[in-house]
Amino acid sequence: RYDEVVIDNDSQIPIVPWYPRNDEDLKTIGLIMQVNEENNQDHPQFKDLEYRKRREEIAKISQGHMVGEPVPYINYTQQEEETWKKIYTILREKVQQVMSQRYLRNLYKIENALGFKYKIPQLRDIDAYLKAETGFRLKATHGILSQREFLNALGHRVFCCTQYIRHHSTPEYTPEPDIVHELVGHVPLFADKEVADLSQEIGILSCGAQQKDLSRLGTLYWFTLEFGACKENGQIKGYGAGIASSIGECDHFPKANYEKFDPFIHADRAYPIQTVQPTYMYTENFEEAMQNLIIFGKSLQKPFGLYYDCIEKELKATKRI
Ligand code: TIH
Ligand code: FE2
Repeated sequence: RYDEVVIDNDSQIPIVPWYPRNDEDLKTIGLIMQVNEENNQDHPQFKDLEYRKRREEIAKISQGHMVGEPVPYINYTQQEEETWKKIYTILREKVQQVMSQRYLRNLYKIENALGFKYKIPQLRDIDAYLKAETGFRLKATHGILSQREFLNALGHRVFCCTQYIRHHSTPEYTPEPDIVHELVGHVPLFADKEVADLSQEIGILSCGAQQKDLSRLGTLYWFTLEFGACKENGQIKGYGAGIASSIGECDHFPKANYEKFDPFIHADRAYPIQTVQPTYMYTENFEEAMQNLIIFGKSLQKPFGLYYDCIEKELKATKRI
């Protein structure tokens, strides 16, 4: 095999970090419960002990889930349902002004199929829906994972997805992913084949990537799948999940700056995570984002190539050309 542990001759240290090769390996993803409070001390949820207790309760349930098993149900409280309904009603209007057709088409389809308007959808149903549409799968998770775990899972068409909902006092913006961000933001895009493929491409590049390349890929993930934009009938529209899931971001998007997406430049660009984005990166059409990324991928140092065998559900290594 081309990816058998490659050792550096001088230091005798493996030069290719471990990565999951199959579904069995994916079981190690998200096992450590790392709740990162650091970023959230100013947030209302940090002081609400009842909310924190509820988050921990849901986190425990989510964390027990393994790829391929049915996602556990969550019995959402009335307050949680109200938060969802309130945000969803507003977002549904807002996204029509800023998001691409690719997103809207899928949102309406899913909305009808899974009743987004009425209650918080269960990840188990979303998982079945996505599997049928694009072969994407969900793994429930307790919160923010390491960049490596999160991106490596994408390489297997697995999206690590939170199940709790944001604090009711901050419906318009949250610095962390929550079920609104995942379902209103990401899910309609994973239901689109080209966006699903782009996500997996970043994921495959992240498998076995050197640490410095990994954080650059994380940044490219941010400027595409979280906050990416694309021209549509001459107008710049969003295809990033972080735009669609945030009332604040939707309002800000039309007034923001735009830059032509160039992975060689933007992989090293800093970005804020606690506020709306100052700049969105766009391409002339969606295919261009994928082409740019493939060219960028070839510049990364990995002693072998990788492709996903979707029948055997396995990443296979090839000789690098
Ligand atoms: N800021 C987004 C929202 O309020 O829905 C959530 C996130 C986007 C990217 C990371 S977290
Ligand atoms: Fe996200």
